[in-house]
Amino acid sequence: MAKTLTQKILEKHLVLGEYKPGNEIGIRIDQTLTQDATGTMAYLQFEAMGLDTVKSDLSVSYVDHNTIQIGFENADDHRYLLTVAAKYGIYYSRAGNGICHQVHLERFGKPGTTLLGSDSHTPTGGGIGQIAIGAGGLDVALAMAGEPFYLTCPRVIKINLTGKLQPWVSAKDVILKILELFTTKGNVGCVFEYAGPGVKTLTVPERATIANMGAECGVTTSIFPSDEEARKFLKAQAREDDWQELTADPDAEYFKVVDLDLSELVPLTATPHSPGNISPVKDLEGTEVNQVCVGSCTNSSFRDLMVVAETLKGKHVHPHVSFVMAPGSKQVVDMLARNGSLADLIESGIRLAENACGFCIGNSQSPQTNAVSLRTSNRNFLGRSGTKSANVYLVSPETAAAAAITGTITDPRDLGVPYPNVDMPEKFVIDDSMILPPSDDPDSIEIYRGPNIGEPPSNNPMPQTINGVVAIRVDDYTTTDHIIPAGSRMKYRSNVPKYSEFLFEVVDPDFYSRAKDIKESGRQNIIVGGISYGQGSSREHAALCPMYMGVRAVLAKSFERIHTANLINFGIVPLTFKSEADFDAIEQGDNLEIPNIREKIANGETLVVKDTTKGTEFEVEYDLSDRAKEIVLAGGMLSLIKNKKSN
Ligand code: MIC
Ligand code: SF4
Repeated sequence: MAKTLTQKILEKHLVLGEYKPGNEIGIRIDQTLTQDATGTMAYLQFEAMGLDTVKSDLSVSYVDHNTIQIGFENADDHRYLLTVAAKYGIYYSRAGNGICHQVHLERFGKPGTTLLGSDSHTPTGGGIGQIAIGAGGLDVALAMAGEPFYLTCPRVIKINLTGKLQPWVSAKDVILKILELFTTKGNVGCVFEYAGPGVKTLTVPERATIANMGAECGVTTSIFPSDEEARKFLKAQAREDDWQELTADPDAEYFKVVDLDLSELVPLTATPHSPGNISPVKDLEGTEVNQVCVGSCTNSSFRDLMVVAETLKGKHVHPHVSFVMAPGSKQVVDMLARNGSLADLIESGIRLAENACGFCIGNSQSPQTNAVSLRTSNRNFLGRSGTKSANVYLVSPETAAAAAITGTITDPRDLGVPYPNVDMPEKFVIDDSMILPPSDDPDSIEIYRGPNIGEPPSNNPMPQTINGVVAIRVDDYTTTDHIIPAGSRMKYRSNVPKYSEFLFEVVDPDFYSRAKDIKESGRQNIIVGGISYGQGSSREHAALCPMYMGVRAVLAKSFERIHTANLINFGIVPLTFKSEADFDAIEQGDNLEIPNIREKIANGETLVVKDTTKGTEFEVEYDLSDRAKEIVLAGGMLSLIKNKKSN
């Protein structure tokens, strides 16, 4: 039978279940990646599993998120990560070497393999024909321990590309168009598989940009074929041996086919405060711009920064614009430095930031009050930039460069200058000296633990009956950035009690004290949410910190994939409303009882929620595999592992 590319790779890695869309399957993971903000907890969990070394073919620990180092916490965490990597057979990419997804694509991504990363933008690897999936840190820790990764066997959507991008239109506009077509909700359990004659017109970094931001649609991953272009890229990275040709069978059947003519696309932007609010740049022309930021794992490749450098060459950044550039990797800066473009950029007046996430995660370069900030990154959720009143627009490097020159939102096609066609280098500068291999003598390595490192908290088994209080009721599209902010708070990632103080800070700063009172009164906390609850980042702290605060259940209209898995992993049950009216009727502060929840989940029976404040009751749904039920009833994965060990 003819197969999609996704099916070919997944079937090769299948260890449990049958390849049938909708089924739960377990796959072998070849490569893992972590970044520091999710990595500390992931490695604490890995350590708790008691293994001598990782079982994956390759595991890399990147330091790219918390590189600000105000206070001792970040630096201590880096040292912890360094020693863990050395001891357990993990490569360690030092702070300064670049953003995990960019570096992984350059130096490690391999067509036909599986990659699991504790970051939602891990699908960037799909640009090189890898099945690359984002997950919570605990799932990545399990993959490092050689356990399968469980997922819903995906429905594969073919995106059939034809034509060729016009000058000043680039890969970012392609994915923004796809976001317009698919939106940020309703794509859970799908994979975007790119095919068609348009594919060969896109370079690997452009494909990576498109695959990267599929995360914003909520798909499990996105994948491009591994073709001649992929071979050229790997050859230029001196890794031609990692190449193999991979495509779908010509008559493969898809869940859906969507045609996209690249030549018809125009410059697009995602307007505040969602990557799904798409508008043509032209419609916003003339809006004054205060800040322009180029970088992030979406648009920080050599190609992207060269387009900006060439567009700005000989010009100056507009006097009212602060223009920040954060290159994706040391390799990218090295290339720009050697070909002279870095000097041009500096002459133009850019503010050169570290090769790291930086502005994208809001730990630096927060814009001014009410600012208009144009960014090449992938998320513009309220408050993510660090300035709640700021309006962040997501754009291509081309549109960013145009605004940096004119000081207003400008369709780059209106700049009236020739489009800088950037050729891919035949050879990238290769220097892996910032990637430290694991130790030859692991026994000699002592793990460093600074005062910020705590024990990963675990949960108690699910009680017979939940007697809880609605500690918060949030709207549709509540993201993990709303649940637990990153930015300047992120340095407490390895200190769960402290980090929990910032839960729901952007939406309701009183949440913590309210939830604390409820917990101390011996009742459980319950969260009520709307559509697509838990969009965005993979941070398991959006489940771990609520668990620490005594949250036992989240009732929502719908959930996103990674967050659902995280809730289950930490013993919080995700329940779905059957009707909009039930959601509307619930208020913050309502007492909710879910009688016999243990038994009912174990037996697959209908769950009834009693609102004892209102004197009403309603049914809720749950979609838990037998494995997920076992985890949730045990009080989470760590409790389950402990139980299994002690039996
Ligand atoms: C993000 O872009 O939101 C992050 C920070 O990279 C997260 C991971 C995290 O919260 O540490 C992600 O995308 O998964
Ligand atoms: Fe880093 Fe931003 Fe990419 Fe997240 S989205 S990995 S914060 S660059």
